Parts: sequence; C-alpha cells; structure tokens
Amino acid sequence: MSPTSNLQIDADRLWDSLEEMAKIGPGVAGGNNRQTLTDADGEGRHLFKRWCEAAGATMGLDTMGNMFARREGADPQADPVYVGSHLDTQPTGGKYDGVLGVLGGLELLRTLNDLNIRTRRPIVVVNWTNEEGTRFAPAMLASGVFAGLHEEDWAKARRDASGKRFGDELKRIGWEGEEPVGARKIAAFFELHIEQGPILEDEGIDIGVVTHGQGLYWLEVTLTGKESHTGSTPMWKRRNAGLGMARVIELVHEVAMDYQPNAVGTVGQMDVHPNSRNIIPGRCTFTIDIRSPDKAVLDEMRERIEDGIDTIAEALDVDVSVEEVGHFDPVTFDETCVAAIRRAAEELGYSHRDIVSGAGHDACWINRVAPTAMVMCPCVDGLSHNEAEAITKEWAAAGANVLLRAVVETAGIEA
Ligand code: HGY
Ligand code: MN
Ligand code: MN
Repeated sequence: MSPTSNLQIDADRLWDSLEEMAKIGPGVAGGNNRQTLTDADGEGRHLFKRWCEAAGATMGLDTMGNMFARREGADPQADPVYVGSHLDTQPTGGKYDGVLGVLGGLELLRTLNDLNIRTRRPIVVVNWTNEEGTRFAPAMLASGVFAGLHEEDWAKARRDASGKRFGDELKRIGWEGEEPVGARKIAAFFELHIEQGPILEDEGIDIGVVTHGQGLYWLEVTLTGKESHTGSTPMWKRRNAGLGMARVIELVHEVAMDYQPNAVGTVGQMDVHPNSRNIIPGRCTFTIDIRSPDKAVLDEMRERIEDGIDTIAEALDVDVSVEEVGHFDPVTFDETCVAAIRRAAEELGYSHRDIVSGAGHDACWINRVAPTAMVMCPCVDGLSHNEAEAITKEWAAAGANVLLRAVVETAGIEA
C-alpha cells in the first residue's frame, strides 16, 4: 500500500467552497459575473485568502496581483509544486471555470492537513489575475507576465471598454503586491479545469489527461466607413462598416469550416458606432477569435482572413485596421507531469482519456517556465462561458483526487 493509496479529498467540503465562492459576483441567471479587478473580484480574493490562512498557508502577492498560498514542506529550500487557476469570470460566466482549479488546490491543502501529511516540497496554490481577458485583453494576462511573454508596464497599461487602466484598477481594489512578478521558481505546475467542451461527458469519461492545448489568435478589427442617413443615402453611395463586419463574420466562419474537425473561428465581441437604428454604421470594432491545435493551420487561417478583410474593405470603400490583441502557439504539456496525472487516474480507477484543451489556460503560459500539465473533468452538455455551466460533485471530486495524487507524488512525502 503506497502512502498515497488512501488519498481522497473531502468532496462535500470542496462543493461547499465552490457554492460559497459563487455567492460573490452573482450573475443574473445562476452563474457569475466576477470580472477581473472589479470589487467582486476583490471580495472573492479576500475570501480565498481567509480560507488559505485558516488552512495554515501563508499568502504571497506579486505586482500583477497573482496570489500564492504556500503550505510548507519538509524541505523549505526545495522549489515548490504549484497548483491553481483563476477566480475571475466572464460577464455571463459559470461557477466552475477557473474556480474549480483554485479551490481544488485549496481542498488539496485542507486534505493534507486532515491526514497530517507533510510533503517534501512545499505546495503553493495560485490564483492568476485576469485569465479571462474579457475586460482587459489578452487572456491569461498575468500568467503571461509571470512567464515573460508580456512586459509588466504593457500589461498594466491595458484598458477596458470604459478606458480604465489595468494597473489603476488593480491598485483600486487593493490587490497589487510588492513581490516582483515571475521571480518564483516552480518545480511543476498542475491545473485542474472543467473541459468546457462535450467530449468527456459524451464518452462517459471522468478524467481528461490534457496532453496539448490549441493555439489562438485574437485580432481586433476596426472598419471605418461613413455615418449617413439610412433613408436618404442611395445604396450605391454608402460606405457601410456594418455590412463589412457582417461579411468578415461570415468569412471567419467559412475559413474555420475549411479546417474541420479541429479548427474554430468566431466573432464574439462587436461594437457598432453610432449604433442608431437610422444611421448607417460609420465604424465597427470587433474581435476575431481563431484557434487550432495545428500551428500551420492557425497561421494559414489568419493569412486567409486578413487577405479577405482587405478585399471586403476595398469593395465597400471602408478603411481597415487589424491589431493582434492575443496569441499563443499550440502547447505540448510536460510528459512527466502528464504521466503523473494519467497514473493517478489509473490508480484511482477513474475512466480517463488523453485530450487537447480547446480553451486557453494559465497552464499554457506557465508551461513555458516550468513542467506543466492539466487535468480536466466533464461539464454538463460541454457548456461553459454561460451562466448555466454545470458539473457534478462527483466529477469535481474525481478531478481533485487526481490532482491531489499527482501533486503529492511530484512533491514527495516526508520519509
Ligand atoms: O479564451 C479562453 O480560452 C479562456 O477561457 N480565457
Ligand atoms: Mn478558465
Ligand atoms: Mn473562461
């Protein structure tokens, strides 16, 4: 019987914590609107800190607001094993996206306390700031700064739709730390996350062993035509930015459909100016989100779409600007960490399969600076980024048990 053989988390306690956190920044349809650097985000951070300190952890905070709850190990000099995800949500988000990974990490600390287990390496539970990228683009902003992909000043200068700066909002909610971002050494990072897609549930599988993450581009496009009267401006005389946006949305869909079954393409965020029912849209700003597990496909999609945008703009006599506001190449996670997750699922008797992550995660960036892997649990109807996002307590517990076993195996147990 290995020392890790009877390791099981307390499923009810994890579930209660998820439900408690979900009360902060409630949505309007049973989910959450706890967007990054809002007062609700600040409140959720306080609750997380309180829970971690009650579990005997010490809380670190870096200059990007990343939170690090540390449980000491027998060898305090050893690089810790990190676990975690994000507490910020989409404006119409679910209760589990990101939150399961952070509170699953907290449950791991609580369980080790219950069992009076001391790991050799310290364990750190992380809440990464602004994973979603919906208020301040790009996504995974603070983990990206931590991993050296973005300069801190650039990140802090990012503005939301109302013009507020990331850095000012982080200060305003009182969660800007002193610790230099990226200074920490990580032995390994594990992230528990809901799948946010239908594969695991459709196949009746408990655990996704994430081997890869697909790559992504976010392109912010602005088409500028001319506002004029919808009634008295002849069709031949128009410079209709709204028509241009509609054609680009269709183009993005068509290009993605050419690379099935894996590529995806969407325009989810749109702003029409002046958005008056009897004025021809003079300016449209919108974000293209394209993804593929294959880098060559991703780059070819981007090239075809940008060429198509130029053709559309010329035909409609509108001006165009395209700015890359998010990008990461497809990710291959660390084989040793992936194997630890697969072994944990095996030993715990959970059904499992290798899977590619459709969504981006902080793990995709941390994988650049430390051995990293992810474990996924199913979600109902594969639905996420929707307030109706749902998981079962059993799925949450299965994911957290696999996380616990993989982390303890990697951290080692004090002899
Ligand atoms: O966009 C993503 O994939 C992540 O949910 N931020
Ligand atoms: Mn997430
Ligand atoms: Mn998300």
